[in-house]
Order: sequence, then structure tokens, then C-alpha cells
Amino acid sequence: MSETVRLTVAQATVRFLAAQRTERDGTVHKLFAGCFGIFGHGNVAGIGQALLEAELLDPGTLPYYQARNEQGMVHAAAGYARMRNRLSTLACTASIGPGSSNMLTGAALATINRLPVLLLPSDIFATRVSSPVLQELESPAGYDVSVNDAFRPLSRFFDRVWRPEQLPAALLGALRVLTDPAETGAVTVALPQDVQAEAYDWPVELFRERVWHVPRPVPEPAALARAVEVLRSARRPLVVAGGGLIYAEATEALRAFVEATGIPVAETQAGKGSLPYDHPLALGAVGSTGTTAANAVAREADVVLGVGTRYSDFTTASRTAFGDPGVRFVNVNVAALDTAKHAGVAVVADARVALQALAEALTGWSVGDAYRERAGRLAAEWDGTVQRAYTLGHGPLPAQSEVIGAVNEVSGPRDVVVCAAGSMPGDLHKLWRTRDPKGYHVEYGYSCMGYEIAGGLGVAMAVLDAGDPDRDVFVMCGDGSYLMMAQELVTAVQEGVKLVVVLVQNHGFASIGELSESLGSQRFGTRYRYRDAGSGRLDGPVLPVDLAANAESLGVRVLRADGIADLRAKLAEAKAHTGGPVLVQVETDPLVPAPGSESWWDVPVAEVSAVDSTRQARKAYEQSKASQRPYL
Ligand SMILES: Cc1ncc(C[n+]2csc(CCOP(=O)(O)OP(=O)(O)O)c2C)c(N)n1
Ligand SMILES: [Mg+2]
Repeated sequence: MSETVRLTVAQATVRFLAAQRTERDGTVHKLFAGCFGIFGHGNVAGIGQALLEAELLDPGTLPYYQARNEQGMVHAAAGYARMRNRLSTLACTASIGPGSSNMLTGAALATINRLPVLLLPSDIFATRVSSPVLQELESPAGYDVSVNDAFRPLSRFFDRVWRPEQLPAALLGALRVLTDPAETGAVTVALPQDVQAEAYDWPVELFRERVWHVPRPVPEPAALARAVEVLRSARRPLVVAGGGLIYAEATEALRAFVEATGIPVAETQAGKGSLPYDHPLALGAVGSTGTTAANAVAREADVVLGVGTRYSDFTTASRTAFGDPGVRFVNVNVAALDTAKHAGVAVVADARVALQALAEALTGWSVGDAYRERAGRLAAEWDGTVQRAYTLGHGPLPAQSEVIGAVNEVSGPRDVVVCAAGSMPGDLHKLWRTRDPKGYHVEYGYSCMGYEIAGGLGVAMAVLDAGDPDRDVFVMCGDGSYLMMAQELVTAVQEGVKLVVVLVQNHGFASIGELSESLGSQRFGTRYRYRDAGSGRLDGPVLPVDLAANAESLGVRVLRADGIADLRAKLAEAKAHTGGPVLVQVETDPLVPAPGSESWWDVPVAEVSAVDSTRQARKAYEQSKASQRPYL
């Protein structure tokens, strides 16, 4: 009989997680840098006890990090995983009921962005001896249903361990999905609170070090040949670089491929940084928040080579970005789902391997000189637009583009900018001058308000774990996002993790305000104002909210900037700061838009209305909608 060791389910889980590794290109990484957790009756004596035991007996094998909000800890784990190119992440343990359901938003974010996070929600008693327990859903339709069933559609793998015997299969299944580049996302193993504490004799092999190879799938030769044939026929090709290209560490392969072929590159939000902003073939952002350079080339492209992109509506400008009637797509992706999009030639493969194979197969082939030069000219024109936006000199309050310019100039070439929701993701996509493949971290799969600080904490933890302490993390945070979820600042204070939070105070939603106005909805409900006694509407004086004071009260070092010159000085001070988070607050004018994209985004307008502004907007909407088409 094989050797066994008697441990609780929770102790076995912790011991197993500490022993997992990933390997790609021969380099081995610790898969779990630690475990975030907030304890309640569902996990305090289960996973909580097991983490304590690990801290006392095996310090450092699976360090515990205390978070403030369960959603925040999943965001931090996702930010960490993205920064580590998905080779390393954190686990998250939560108590039963609300502790666990707080993780749902984080689960959706991780799955949509295809970032590995391991969620360990606690669950109702397997034995049901005390049912209904505190926080039990008690569905009349089935006693085995709990709030954790809500994780099923949000997880790429879900299992609930009703009995200890099920644990090994659940953990191995979870790890397979976490480390599969095509399938990865939120992975959930729900642990009933009684089962967590139950002892079992586990085979010791369960806890041996396990190295999960992260594959680089090679393209099928016939698929590669079809792709090469389409590319060779192209006169105006364009690469659309997505996040998969960066996760695959394929940016050098991309550079070699485009320098040889002359194909210009447009970037999605997750793919920004695929080429440095000043590369002659870098057209910058594409789509609804794109540059005029990328969108002009996209409009005329006859072949689009999408690499590691899922073609979100922002990338395709709601299917209006690519205007050539005969445009064809070649899609390189590890996920078959994405390769089939827009009736493209499907190349299921790792981005780096595929780009190297394409470069070799296209040796000697190149676009025409005029086309190559045009790309360079358009990119240079856009860079002039960026420079003007950086230095608008708008008053009395500065424009947001000037804030972005100041942060870009003060940040170092390898520093990381983090953002997720509001008007800044679009402005950053257009305007941020990215100099490093990991320098741009905007979560725009879920565009979740509240990701900024929590996700930024994860990024900063990843930078520290990678032994890169000189790399600063700049979190661009709107006042709306700050109010949604800023509490992981306390975690940064606790752990002494440096973050530079740039709080852009514009008293409400500049983004949705502008969108609302463009759709004829008059900025309704987008300003943070008192209710006016006369009108009965929310158009009274600005609310007296002082977010800088709020951050200060959490133990954060706070610098208040007055105008752009002062902002530059305060940012330099923040850059020099060490140990713990620092927040720089700056007030901006919410009514100055970033330079236009010459693009569109499909947000439907009321078809009938008694409001004139809405009727006008509907007319404009119908006109734009006419250029939308399927790519068949
Ligand atoms: C959790 C969540 N709720 C709602 C939205 C919709 N939404 C997108 S941007 C935005 C406003 C963001 O406000 P703020 O952070 O102040 O940024 P600003 O628009 O002022 O730049 C809202 C409500 C969202 N993206 N995420
Ligand atoms: Mg705002």
C-alpha cells in the first residue's frame, strides 16, 4: 500500500497548492505566489486553520495576504496573473454566502480577460445536519443548490468537493484548466465548511512537486499554408495585435515579422505594448478608441492578421472598422473560438510560434514601399496629435489628456500604467506612449470600475515577486472608480507595497456623461451633485466629497496637485517615494474630450422619444449603423 498522510481537506488543499509549478520555455515558476483571504465561519477553521499551520510549519510556501473585499482580492490575483503572463497567480479563499458571492464579479473579470485565478469559496454543510446554516440560500427547488452555483457560468472549471475522496480529481482538474492558455480563466473549487475540516488519509504523491507545462501549440501545416496564401495575396495588410501576443511573449517575434514584411501593426487594449509606440510600423490603438492612423489603415485593409485577439466590439468599432468590401481575416490564437471569428482562416497556435513560422514562410515577400511609408506618415501625424493633447494648456482646470501626458513623462520606460473603467481607458488607449510590452495594463475585457487599485496592487506585488523593485506602478483612477472600491489601499499600506495612484477628480462620470450627451440623454445621472430643492433634480452644487482626505485616513501618503505644473512636481515626488502607496489627486475639466478616433461604437438610442435631443441622436445613430456589417 502506498504511503499516506492524514490531513484535513483544507490542509491537503493548501499543501497541494504550495507544490504546484508552471514551466514554459524551460523556465519553472511557482504557480501560487500566495493566498488572499477574508475569514468567516465558512473558512476560518478550514482553509484559515490550514494557512496558519502552513505559516507556522512551512513559512513562505503559501503566504497569506489579508484583503478588504473579496472582489478586490480576485482583482488583485487577476492583475498579478496578467503581469506574470499567466504563469503565476494567487488563490483566494472566502467565507460562505456573501464572502463568496462577492467574488463573482472578479470571477467574470478573470474569465473574460482569460486570466488564471483560483477561487475557493466556502459552501454549505455537506452533511446538512444543521441546515439551513447562516447565509444558506435554501432553494426550494433543490437542497444541493447554494449561492456558489452562480460561479458555474463565470468559471472555466467548477467543482464542489462534497467528500474528501473527490478532492484530488477536483484539484488536478482545476490545475489543468488554470495552466491551459486556451481555457484559462476563473477556476472555482467550492469547499463545504464541514468538509474543509474533515480528515482523510491522502496518498503522499498528491503533494509532490508538480510542474505543469504551459504549451506553445504549433500551427497545423495546412492551416499555416492557407494563411500564407492569403497574406501573399494582400496589398494592404494589417496586423491586429491582441493580449494573447503579449502573454505569449511574442513581441520580439512580431517586430521581426513586421520589419521583414512591412505590415503595420494596430493594437487592441490588451495588446497595447506589442510594439513600442515610436516604432515606424506602430499605428497604435485600433477601433472605437483608436488612433486616426490605425483606423485609416483598417478602413482600407484587404487582409487583417489578428494575433491573440478576440475582436471585441471596441476593436472592430462594432464591425465598422474594416471597410474594404472584400476584407479577409487570418486569425492566430490558442483559443479555437477566436480563430473562427469573421470567417477567418483559422490558425490555432501560440502567437510566437505562429509569427516565426509566418515570417519564415513569407521570406522575401513584403508590402510595397508606398504602403510602408504611408503607415509611417500616418503614425507620425498621430504622434503630433498626442503631443498637442499632452500640452493643451486648458484652463482653469487642465484637460485629462494633459494629466496623461504628465504621468507618461514622469514615469520610467519600464513603469506600468493601470486602469479599467471611465474615460481614461479610451484616452490612454489613444494617447499613452507605451515603451515596454508590460508597460500598459488596462483591464478592458470587463472594464470593471473598482479594478484599478485592487488590480494595481496585484501588478505591484507581481513586480516585487519578479525582483524588479525599481519598476513603478501608476494607477489611473477616476473618482467614480475610487468610490466603487478603493479599500485595497489598506492592503498596500499593510504590505508596504508601493503604488502611485493618480486620482482624477472630475466630480462624476466624464465617460458616461459624454456618451449620454452624444446619445441625446443629456448627461442624466452622471454628475455627483446635491439634489436641488427647487428643481427636485440632481443638479445642485458639487458634493463635498474629499477623496484625498479619505485616502489619507487609510494611511496612504497623499499629495494634492494644483494644475499641471504642480502635478508634474507631485508626480516626481511620488516617484521618489518608497514604501507603501502614495496618492496624487488632481482636479480636471470633465468636458474636454480626447482627440477623435474617426470611429464609432454601437450603443442603441431610443427608437421613439418625446425628448428632442434623443430624437436627434437616433437619426445620427441610424446613419452610423448603416456602415455596420458582418464579415462573412
Ligand atoms: C462596476 C461598474 N459599474 C458601472 C460601469 C459603467 N461605467 C463605465 S465608466 C463609468 C463612470 C466612471 O466614472 P469615473 O471613475 O469617475 O471616471 P470618468 O468617467 O469620470 O473618467 C460607469 C458608471 C462599469 N464600467 N463598472
Ligand atoms: Mg470621474
